[in-house]
Amino acid sequence: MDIDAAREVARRAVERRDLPLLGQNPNVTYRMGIMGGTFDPIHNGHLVAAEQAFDDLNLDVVVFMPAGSPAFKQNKRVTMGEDRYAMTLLATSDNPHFLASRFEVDREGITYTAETLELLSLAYPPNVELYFITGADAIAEVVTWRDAEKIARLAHLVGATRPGYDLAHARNAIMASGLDFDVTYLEVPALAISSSYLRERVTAGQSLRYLTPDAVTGYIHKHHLYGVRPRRYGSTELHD
Ligand code: DND
Repeated sequence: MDIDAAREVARRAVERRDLPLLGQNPNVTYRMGIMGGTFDPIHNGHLVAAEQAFDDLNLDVVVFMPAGSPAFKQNKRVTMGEDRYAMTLLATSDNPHFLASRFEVDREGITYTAETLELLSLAYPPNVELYFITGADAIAEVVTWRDAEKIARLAHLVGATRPGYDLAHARNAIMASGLDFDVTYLEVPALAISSSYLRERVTAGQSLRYLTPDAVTGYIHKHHLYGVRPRRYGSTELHD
């Protein structure tokens, strides 16, 4: 995609409110958080990490961006982008500084983070800084991602860690890469939640209450995702 076409795609996304309107005042620096993820499904760990990044780094907004065709999951079964986007929208809809974006879901082919950041940096003026938020475990992996040097150039990284998590692995990987990553580590209160844990619970007919917003649970049941089984209330099985 050439530069003008890329700008046009992003401009239209802002117009549709699929990306935030930022950067209007040239005398102000704006900080846009980007929480990229497969979100299969989104859960409270993602939401708490993003909220804390918003507070601690003084972000203006956090954009949740479900990956279209995730680069590293080409051999795995991933729920349709449309469903993952819908769950992300439901999970973020009541937070005024969260926004769910179709930006990657609508993009054809494998969605590489470097390309997303490049498109965003073309779309916004230089007074909009990009903060890509990941779990700290993933920070060590970023150096292996496609065009990692571009990621280092275009965005700050935010690594969300559990208290007590040993950052040495992530720090060593970044150092060994020789790339100039700017990483801020955040301690997020222990939330050992993962999407795979949620999927296992759904398949086993167990509750997701307090692990993800109820609207997401509702969506999973309504659309029969993850081998959903009828929920049991007391001894009575309810069928939909
Ligand atoms: P995941 O599949 O790990 O997402 O993908 C994370 C992002 O990395 C996506 O935007 C991918 O496109 C990008 N990526 C990965 C690999 C290669 C490339 C790009 C490339 O371009 O070459 P999940 O849905 O599993 O999780 C989303 C985020 O939330 C991750 O950063 C994960 O570490 C983090 N997370 C938690 N953070 C705090 N507390 C928890 C968490 N569980 C997951 N409990």
